[in-house]
Amino acid sequence: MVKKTLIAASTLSLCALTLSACGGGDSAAGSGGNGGSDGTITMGFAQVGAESGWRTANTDSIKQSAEDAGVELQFSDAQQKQENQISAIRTYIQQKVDVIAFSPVVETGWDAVLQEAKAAGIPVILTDRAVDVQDDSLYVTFLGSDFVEEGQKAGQWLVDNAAEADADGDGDVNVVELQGTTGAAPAIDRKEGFEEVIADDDTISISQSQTGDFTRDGGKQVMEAFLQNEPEGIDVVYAHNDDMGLGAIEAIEAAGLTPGEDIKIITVDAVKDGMQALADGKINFIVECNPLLGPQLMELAEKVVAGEEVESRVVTEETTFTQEQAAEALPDRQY
Ligand code: GYE
Repeated sequence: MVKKTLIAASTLSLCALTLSACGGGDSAAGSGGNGGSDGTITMGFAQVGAESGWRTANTDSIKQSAEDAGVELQFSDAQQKQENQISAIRTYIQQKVDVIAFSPVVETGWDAVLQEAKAAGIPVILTDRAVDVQDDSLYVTFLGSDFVEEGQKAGQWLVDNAAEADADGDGDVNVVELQGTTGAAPAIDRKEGFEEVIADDDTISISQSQTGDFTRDGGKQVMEAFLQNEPEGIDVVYAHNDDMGLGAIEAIEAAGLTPGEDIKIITVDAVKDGMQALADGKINFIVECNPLLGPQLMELAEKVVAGEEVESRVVTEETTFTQEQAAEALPDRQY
């Protein structure tokens, strides 16, 4: 236990060190709300980690937009651990930043730390992922995608292409699911939306479903196990993000099968590597999830710190991509 705490503490101080490098400019931390004396806003941002291409693009967008908006950013990477995010948020409270933003690694377990932020008078903006708390006044707004809708879009493509997806032609579409991080909003919601839509088609069913923690390695390892359990029968992989889908491709190829043909693959995100695999025919359909949340986040932060009203939910606009559409979109893709 003691050891664990020490590790967490040292991770955090490391983050804090990296942080100051991201800030730039004179520190406005400690101004106690409403921006620094020169009007500079200090934001503490507690990021999930660097688990995927999506996350890297999201981090870049937040750092770049903070710089563009003249917001002083304190940034920390929690390495996908809730305890690290909670410590980071507590540090931001101590520093009396003007606004805290974070992308919660899981949905539950935030009540206490968010109450501390509220008691300190620091507004909180949820970015990308939602929390499950009793009291909605613990955060001002939630900026991010509708993950249930993303799951529904993935399911709809499968329903529309069920006959083609039944590669072995046995009349049953056998799906395996690579879930995101257990307890994370996008994992819960993408599963729910997908299941809801495929329930309309009796030929489609999910035979195996496990978390790959949103990483390429996780996706590969879980897919290897899925293939061992069912060497012949898998028709479709539904991966909650591109990275796990790309890991699954490696496992499928290593098993001597052709991804995109012998086994159809549906993923979410539409980051460059995923779009390339889609254009190359190894993935069959991608539901877009936009990571470029930085500009909207800075706009919301400025309004919130100025005491202006903001919408309690800001949903990101997104599309979907087939193989042909991916080939067309790739040259102009920003992430
Ligand atoms: O889809 C995945 C990342 O929360 C929307 O997290 C985000 C998800 C994204 O690891 O690639």
